[in-house]
Amino acid sequence: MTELMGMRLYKTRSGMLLEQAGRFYRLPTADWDAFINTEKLHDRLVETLATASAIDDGAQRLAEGLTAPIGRQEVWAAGVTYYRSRDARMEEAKGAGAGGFYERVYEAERPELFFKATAARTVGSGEPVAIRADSSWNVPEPELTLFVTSSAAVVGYTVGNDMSSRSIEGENPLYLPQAKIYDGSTSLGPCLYVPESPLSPDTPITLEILRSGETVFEDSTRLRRMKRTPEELVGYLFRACSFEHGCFLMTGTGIVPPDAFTLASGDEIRITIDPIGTLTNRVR
Ligand code: DO4
Ligand code: MG
Repeated sequence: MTELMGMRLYKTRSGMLLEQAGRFYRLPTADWDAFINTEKLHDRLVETLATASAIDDGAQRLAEGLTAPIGRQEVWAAGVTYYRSRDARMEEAKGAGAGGFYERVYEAERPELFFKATAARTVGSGEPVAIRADSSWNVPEPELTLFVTSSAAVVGYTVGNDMSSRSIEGENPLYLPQAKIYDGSTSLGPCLYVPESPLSPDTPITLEILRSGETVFEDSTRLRRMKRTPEELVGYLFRACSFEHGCFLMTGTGIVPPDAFTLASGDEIRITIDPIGTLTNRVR
């Protein structure tokens, strides 16, 4: 067993695929939820690799059948974990007299955690995300997303897009669930990345938005700019909630486009977190 690096686990319509060092392997088991919900997920993948044989059509299988790496898990999200998010939301909520709440939650011991999506409201890479018909100001939020087992261990990562209505959120903070939770509001993928040790704080997160093939917005940040640690966020989430199949936890955005920007139908959103990969979605 020579594997010491991270491995990429893909959920496809015809089963699971494992990618390691550019080669693809089919995994015999069909039960995604049972397979990933273990503190020993990395070891399980290494053992699987030892007996698996590589396949030639892995890239084609992905192109044809990739789905979001989620089964029966809930998706939760953390907010205002980066200074940029604090700033943008203070400005956006000023008119409602609510800017101070964001400043307070950024400094507070207890983080902002909110329910984001069920699997049914979540799409994978290559599938369309949505903006609400009753929202006039919409943005993607590129977020490192943790996969946390039922025993509260972070064993994998994926790329997340916390699609958000800034007009609804800015009108009144009590409208947050409507700004955040709707059909097609969440994207996860392309894979579940399973490393042997946690991601480096230097890991970059990049957001690019293309309109008619031209880049209209691009920015990047690094994990080290996040004010909270994954363990801290997971600790609060599991204080009073249990998750039979584990859960996904988005860790907040550190990138916010300028206030004049809003998404339009047809825009392509690309979020890259190396070494996980690129999550690509078009706005429907
Ligand atoms: O408080 C509103 C949501 C914040 C959020 O989603 C983020 O900072 O990523
Ligand atoms: Mg967010």
